[in-house]
Formats: sequence, C-alpha cells, structure tokens
Amino acid sequence: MTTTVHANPYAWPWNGDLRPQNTALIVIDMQTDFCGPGGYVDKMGYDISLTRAPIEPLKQVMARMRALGYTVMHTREGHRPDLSDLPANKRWRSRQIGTNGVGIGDPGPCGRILVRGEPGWEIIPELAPLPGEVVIDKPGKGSFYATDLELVLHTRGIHNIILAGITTDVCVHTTMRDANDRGFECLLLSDCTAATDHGNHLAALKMITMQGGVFGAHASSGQLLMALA
Ligand code: C5J
Repeated sequence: MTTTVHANPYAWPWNGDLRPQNTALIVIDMQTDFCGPGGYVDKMGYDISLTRAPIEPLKQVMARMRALGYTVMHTREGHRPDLSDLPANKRWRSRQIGTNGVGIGDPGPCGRILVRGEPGWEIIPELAPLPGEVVIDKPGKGSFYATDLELVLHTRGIHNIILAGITTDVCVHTTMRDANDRGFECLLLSDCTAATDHGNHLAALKMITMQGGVFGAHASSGQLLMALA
C-alpha cells in the first residue's frame, strides 16, 4: 500500500513510502527571538503576527504525528555565550539599516539576542519539545551545517523530511535545499511556515515547484493530516 500527500507539484513522497519509521517532522527555530514579543524579529520591527501564524496549525500537526509515532525534531538557531561561533560579518550585518540596529549577541528584553541559554533563544512554550525529542542547536541558517542532524537522521532510518517553522525563505529553505542535496525527500508545510515578509513566503513556495519539484514539494497541514487519517 502506498500513502501520499496531495502536494504541489507532485503527490509526496515520490515513491508513496510514507511511514512513521522513515519520516521525521523537523520544526525549525520556533524560538522567542523569531516569533515572541520582545524577541529579535520583534525588535527589528517586523510583524510577529506573520511568524506566529504557524503556531496553531503546527500544534495540530505535532500532536497527530506524535500520536502516530513519527519522529518529531526541533532546531534552535543560536550562538555560544562567548560568541566564538558568531562570524564577524553575520554580527555586523545584523546591526545594519533595516534591523533597527539590534544585533545578534546584543542585549534585548529577552536577553542577549540568539545566544544559547538566553530566554529569547528558547523554543516558545506552546511548541516545546517533549522529553526525548531531538533538539539540534545550529549556529547557521541551515540545520545541517556544524550539527549532527544528518547522522541522527541516518541512524533513525529517516528518508522523508517534513519541514515546518520559521522562516520560510531563510532557515527553512536552506535546510530543505541541503536536505534535498543529501538525498532526503522533502515536504514543506505551507501554513506551518512563515517569513518576515509574506511576499517572500509565497516566493519561497513557488521556488519549490519549479523543475518538477526542484527541492521537493509543499502542501498545507490539512493535506498532510488528510493523508495521515
Ligand atoms: C533568520 C531563521 N531568518 N530561522 N533565521 O535569521 O530563518
């Protein structure tokens, strides 16, 4: 028997082999700094109602996938407290025009921005990892760079990755592209991801559909839940 999600631009996964044993949900960077009041995105002046929009659909997807025994994993973007893993150009750019001068590593209402151990770096309580769920700490935008994500996925026998979280055009896309290059079959959940600019979110979705699904496919959470029913 095959199971597929009615996705765009093809029924996902390509081979119809969608099972808890070979599929993981990766929830990317649902941290206060990206979607909470007083966090990094808020202090930069972006509208956090955009980056908070995935919370409710994600709660439903996480509950269903957990109940069915799928692997649920989480990532957090952040740097060591001494900032020894924060490239100087990343810090410099984070303080430029368009950011309100609020830089990574600087103090803010939620502690030092994107620094491990600070309140703003924590995953929001609504989507907190359950005990035993893997949490990947990453210093970059992609979830594979300088992490053991690939080793963990291979060890668990995961071939299919369902991507959710924020932001669609940065950390989620980078992770999807890297996963695709590593041979993973990727599905991005369109309403469980968001960007700081809605046009960028839509553009990121469109990019996925080119060339027959150049990095994989995208579908709504409803389409996934229907396939899992
Ligand atoms: C960004 C992310 N946008 N999680 N991080 O800096 O997408």
